[in-house]
Amino acid sequence: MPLGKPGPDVDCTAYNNQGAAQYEYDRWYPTYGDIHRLDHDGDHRACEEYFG
Ligand SMILES: [Ca+2]
Repeated sequence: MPLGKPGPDVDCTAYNNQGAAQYEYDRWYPTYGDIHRLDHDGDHRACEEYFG
């Protein structure tokens, strides 16, 4: 599945590390918000719970 486009929902499990998830989050957040729901607690850090 290609990452990086709004559309199909992507979970934290799709990313290799927190930085990759953060990159996607930061890329889309200004326009679309947290489209993949990577930041459940709203602190603007994507998947930090998942990657510990
Ligand atoms: Ca978070």
